[in-house]
Amino acid sequence: MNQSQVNHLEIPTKNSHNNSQNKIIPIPTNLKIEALRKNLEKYSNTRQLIILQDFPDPDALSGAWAYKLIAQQYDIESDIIYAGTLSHQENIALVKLTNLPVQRWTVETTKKKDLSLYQGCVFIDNQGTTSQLTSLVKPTLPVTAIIDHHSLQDDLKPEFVDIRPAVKATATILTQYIQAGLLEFDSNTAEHIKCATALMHGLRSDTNQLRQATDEDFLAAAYLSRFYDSSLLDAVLQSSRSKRVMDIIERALSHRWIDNNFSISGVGYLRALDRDAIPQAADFLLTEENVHTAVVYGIVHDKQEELEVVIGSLRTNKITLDPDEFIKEAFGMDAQGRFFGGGRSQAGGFEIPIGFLSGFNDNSEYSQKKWDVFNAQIKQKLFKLVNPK
Ligand SMILES: [Mn+2]
Repeated sequence: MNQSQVNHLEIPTKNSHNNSQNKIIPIPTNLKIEALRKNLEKYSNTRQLIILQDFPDPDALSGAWAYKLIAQQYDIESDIIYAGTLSHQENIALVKLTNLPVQRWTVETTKKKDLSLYQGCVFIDNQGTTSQLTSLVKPTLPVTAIIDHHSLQDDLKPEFVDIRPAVKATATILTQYIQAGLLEFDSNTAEHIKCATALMHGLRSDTNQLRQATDEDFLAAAYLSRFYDSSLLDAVLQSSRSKRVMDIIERALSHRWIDNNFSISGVGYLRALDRDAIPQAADFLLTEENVHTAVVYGIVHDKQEELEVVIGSLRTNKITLDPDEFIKEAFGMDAQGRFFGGGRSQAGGFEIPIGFLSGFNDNSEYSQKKWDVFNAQIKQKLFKLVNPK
C-alpha cells in the first residue's frame, strides 16, 4: 500500500456536518500516528500486557487483537488478559472460531504471576476502571498506552493516549491505525483475515449493526470489507440466545416499568455466567414503541466466590441523553470517590457492590428481602432523573 497516500487519509469529523465549508481533517492526525509509532519503537523487544475490562465485548477483544498484531511489528510480545468471564454466547463463538489469543487471569492467578517479565501494560476499550487487574498491575508496570472511546476517566497517566468518545467503536480506531500503515493487512494471511473479521464484528456490535455508525465507522468497515471473511462472521453471529438469556429477557419484560419514555426493569438474581443477559435485555426493551431509553439491572452472584454485585445496563437512542452523565448523576460516587459506572455514546453500565450484605443465601425469604431493598433504592434514584417533577 502506498504509505504517503494512506497517511493523508482524510476522514470527515463529526463537526464537519455543522460546518458549511465541510472542512475535512485527518483522524487520527499524523501527529497521533507518529506518537503511537514512537511509543511502540521505545518498547521494541519487550513484553506487554493488554488489559481488557472484566467482561470483554467483541469491540474490546478485536481491538486488543489488532493492537497485539500492530505491536508485533515492533517486536513487542503481548498477552491479552481479562479477569472476569466471557459471558455472551457470541463472544465465546468469536474467541473460539477466530482463535482469538485471549487469556483469563483472575485476581488470584495474577498475584502469583511474575510481572517483572513484562515492561508495560496497555488498556484497550477501557481505561482501567472496569478491570480488577488494574490495581494489581499499576504499581509494577508503566501504562504505555490507552486506546478507547468511553468518556475520559483520567485515572491512569498513560504515555500514549487516544480516547475519542465521538467514535462509536474502538475497533474503528484500531482499524484507522492499521490503515495508517502501522500494520499491513494481507488478504493471504489467515491471522489477518480472522482479525479483520473480529474487528468487523466489534465495529458492528458497538454501532448496533452499523445503524448508529458514523462516517468514520463506515470508512473503517469499508476498509475491513477487503479482508474479512463474511462466512466466518455469519458463523459467529449465528450463535443463538441460550434459554437462560431468554428467561432473563422475559423477566425484564414482565417487570418493566415505563415512565416518560424510559423503560426500567429489575430482573432479580442471576448467575455470573449469565450477566451478559442484562445488556441484551436492555437492547430488547429499547425496541418497544415510545421507549427511548432502557435500564435493566439485577444482582449477579458468584456461588464459588460468595460475591454479589448489582449490575446494570443502560441503552438509549435519545441523542440528547448522555449515558455517562446520566449514570453518574443517578448513582453518584462510593466512599472512595469513584463513580459506580459510566458510559459512552448510547450505552452505559453500573456496578454497585453489596458489601456486607453480600453472599448467596439459600433462604428465599431473606434473598427476596435483600432484592426488594436494592430494587427500591435503585428505582428511587432513577425515578428522580426520569421524572424530575
Ligand atoms: Mn467499545
